[in-house]
Amino acid sequence: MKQRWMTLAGAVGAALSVWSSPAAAYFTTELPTPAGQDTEFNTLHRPPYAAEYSGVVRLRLYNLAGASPTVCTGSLLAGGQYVLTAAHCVTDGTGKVDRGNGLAYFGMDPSKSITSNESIRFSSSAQIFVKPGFDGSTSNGNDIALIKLDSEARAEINRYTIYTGTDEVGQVSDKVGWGAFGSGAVGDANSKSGTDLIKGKNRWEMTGEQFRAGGASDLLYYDFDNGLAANDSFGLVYGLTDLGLGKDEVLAGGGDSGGPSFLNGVIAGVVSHGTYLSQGDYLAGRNKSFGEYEADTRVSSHAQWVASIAGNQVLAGPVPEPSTYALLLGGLAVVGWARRRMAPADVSQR
Ligand SMILES: [Ca+2]
Ligand SMILES: [Ca+2]
Repeated sequence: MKQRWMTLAGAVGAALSVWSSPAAAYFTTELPTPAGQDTEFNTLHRPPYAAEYSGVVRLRLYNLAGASPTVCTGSLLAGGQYVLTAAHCVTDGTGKVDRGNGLAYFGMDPSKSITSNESIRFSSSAQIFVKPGFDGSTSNGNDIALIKLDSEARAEINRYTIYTGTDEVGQVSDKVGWGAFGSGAVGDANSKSGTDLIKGKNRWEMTGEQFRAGGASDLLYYDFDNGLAANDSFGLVYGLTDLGLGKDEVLAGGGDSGGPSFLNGVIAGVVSHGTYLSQGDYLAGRNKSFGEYEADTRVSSHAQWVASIAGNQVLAGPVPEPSTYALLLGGLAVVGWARRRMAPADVSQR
């Protein structure tokens, strides 16, 4: 099976091209229609501004060497100052931090361009936290990072917690990201430049351990279906027959890297990487067509690490401990957490 490992950060050659780069983002099963029109595409794929996804930020990340910025997506965590994103958005090919400063845009006002929208800066590489173990290769896992903003976002901007369960495979997540967008029928050749948040859904079908021998357990895989068995790549290659979610179905692309996948409003995945397989690809090559796949970083695998930096208020539930001791105390921990949750004044679990 031919596999190429490609990351999705929207690397661009010139600063001015950042916002118009057709590097692509969420691809859908339909051709996009213009924003503002009352169409099924807009109902399904353009979430309202200043609403539940107000804390999904577009990141503009500047290289330490002064090279042109890259664009990624991130999510504001509970507490209001840390943004969750992908490690490959802020590192070089070896996993070392190579971003020195940047901006998180909230995109609250659709009448303004993204760059004239509200943003919060981060000013140094010391405000970037990369998961230890990330080696620059997204297919090896640990593709997750945190950015501490210079100040806390105002209270009207939504914050999110992170998933701590372990039942992600088989579930449908809500996926949302900034950037260009297009249709899986034509691939990225005609993708639109990204001035809107685009949303959709997909179903995680396996972890990295099933995807390949020695694969990372902290990766969650999904394919891009058009409803035809001939383009069901996971069905053809792995026997995981699933023809998708119809018009809701999306596939992540460049500029969506680091963006969230939600289970009931809680972040369970972070966009990492993807390409095509030996079978099922609708348009030959890596071009965001039907039949390609993507992998999200499984956030629950890193919940404890995220909380150790951003605080325990980011956890949507108790973090499972691998040790026997933790298993024995698990029932007590659940009861304790439930009690804390019922007492809103107790915002800290530390
Ligand atoms: Ca499929
Ligand atoms: Ca393709």
